[in-house]
This record gives sequence, C-alpha cells and structure tokens, in this order.
Amino acid sequence: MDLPTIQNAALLKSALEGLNSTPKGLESKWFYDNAGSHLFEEITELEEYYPTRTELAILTDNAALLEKYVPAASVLAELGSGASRKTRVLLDQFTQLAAYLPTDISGPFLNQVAQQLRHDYPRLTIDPIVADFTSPIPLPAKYADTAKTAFFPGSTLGNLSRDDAISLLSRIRKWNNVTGFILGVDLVKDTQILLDAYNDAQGITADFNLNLLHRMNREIGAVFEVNKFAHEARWNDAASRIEMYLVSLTDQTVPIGPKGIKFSKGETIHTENSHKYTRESLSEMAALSGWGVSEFLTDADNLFAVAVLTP
Ligand code: AVJ
Repeated sequence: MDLPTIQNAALLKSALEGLNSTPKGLESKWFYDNAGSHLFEEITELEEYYPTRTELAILTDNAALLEKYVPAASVLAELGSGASRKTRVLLDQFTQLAAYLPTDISGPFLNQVAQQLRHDYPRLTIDPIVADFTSPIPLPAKYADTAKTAFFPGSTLGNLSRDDAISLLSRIRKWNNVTGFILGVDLVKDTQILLDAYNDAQGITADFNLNLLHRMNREIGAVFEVNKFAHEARWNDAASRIEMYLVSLTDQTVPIGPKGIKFSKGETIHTENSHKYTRESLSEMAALSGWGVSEFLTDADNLFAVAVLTP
C-alpha cells in the first residue's frame, strides 16, 4: 500500500468515520477524483439526465438578461466548476469581466480545464483555485475590492443539507463586494423522471457511484470487491431529495483501516443526497441567508431553474 498523501489521509479519515457509523455513509465530495469527474461528465450527456442540458438552455436563452447583473471589470467565481462547460455561455456574453475564477476539488482536472479556457479566451484572466465549496473559498487577496458574481450551477447546492446550504449561501453573501449570485437548482417534479435521471439505462450513474469503492481501493488501501455492491437511487419525499446508496449484495467484511468493515447482505452505504427545490423553498433559504431572489428563470417544462440572488 502506498503511503497516504495529505489528500488521501483526509479520505481515509472520512471513510472510516462514515463506514463505522450506523447507518453507513460516505461524503459525496469523494465522487470527484479524476475518474469520477470524467464519469460525471458522461452522466451530463445522458438522455435521462435532464439537468445539464436544461440549465444550459436556460443560461443560453437568458445570457443577455444575466449580463445586466454583472458589473464592468468584475470577477466571476464559480463553485465546483468541473469542466466549466456551462460557464462558456456566460464567458461568451460577459465580455466586461476582469477574470474568471473556477474552483474545484479536483486539482488535475481543474488545471486541465483552465489551460483549455486560457486558449479559448485569450483576453480573459483565468485564475483557478483548488477548493472544496463546503469550506470557505480562499479568494486571492488581489480581488478583495473587486465586484464579484458567484456562479454555482448544476444544482450542486442540492448535495448539501438544508443547514449546510444556508451556511454556504450566507458565506457567499459575506464576500467583500459580492454583487450577485447566479444559482442553478433542480426542481421538484414527477418522481419517475427523477428516479430515471439517477438510474440510467447504460449504468453510468452506477459506475459513478461504484467509483467510490474503486477510489478507496486505489487511494487508501481498501479491498472492496466492487462486484459485491450495487447502485441504488431512491426518492425521499419528506426530505424532497434523491438519495443514492451502494447496497452490499452479500454478508462480507471489507479490509480497510485497522479492523475491516462488516456489511450484512442488503446493508447500504448512503453516498449522496440531491435535494430538489421549489421557488418557495429556495426563496426561503435565500432570505434566511440575506439574499433576495431577483430572477427565477425556468424552462418550459419547469424541470430546472436558474435563480439570480442579489444582496
Ligand atoms: C453534481 C450534485 C448536481 O445531484 O444531480 C449526478 C451529481 N449524482 N448523478 C446531482 C449526480 C448522480 C449531481 N450534482
């Protein structure tokens, strides 16, 4: 087994904590190693996974309106930027920007994307920041006095509990000179549409979920037999969220950490929550965080929304 690096020491700690809890769980931020980031990009192209293309269409249709909320010589800071594919719609429109600050937890993926953006937007400063949006984002001091727009698309907010979502909204509200927040949120809708989006026919979402086990094998010396676990997605109506699990297909003990972890057949590891919102539920969370909802832009089928929050 390789010596743990600082990064996988954090994974080891989080994994042992989560897998020794009852019920078992893993933090969903661990999905996004290099393999997981690429699998997520594949998910965004699936027929069943409507959020990405729907949000992209909303952003495209409303780019000129969104531009009105973005001051001249300001910066656009994105949380969890991934491939920054949707951001290109904004970068094409927001020619007044001084800089784009993509932030992502996956350093190698982020730097790859930043290089490509520098090539495609030669007149724009691209300042990538390796950061985990569940903690305060370390914005470079040189931007302290610059007007800032936060961009958090993809309904990634939905991964957070209500309390953590309100904390995140509040932290961004306290950024020096923040002038707006463009926030993508997935909406409550027909349950079958939601279940299909998280359990696609090609099994890419299953691979994405199971990659957590491969990752623990690669990075912290765990020995999961990945074919002895299965992907499952459920709708939790009371909490208004999709929940993803890895289900143990047999009684088993998995070598990991000092003792190994026991699973009984049918036991689950809760790996993700993906909250779905209404205009009302989002407005309430925004108000509790010191924001007003200036725009709530949706598609014709009300699948997804892009909100513009202002101080
Ligand atoms: C990146 C959190 C928005 O919740 O839809 C996709 C992640 N998980 N399929 C989501 C995800 C399973 C995604 N977010």
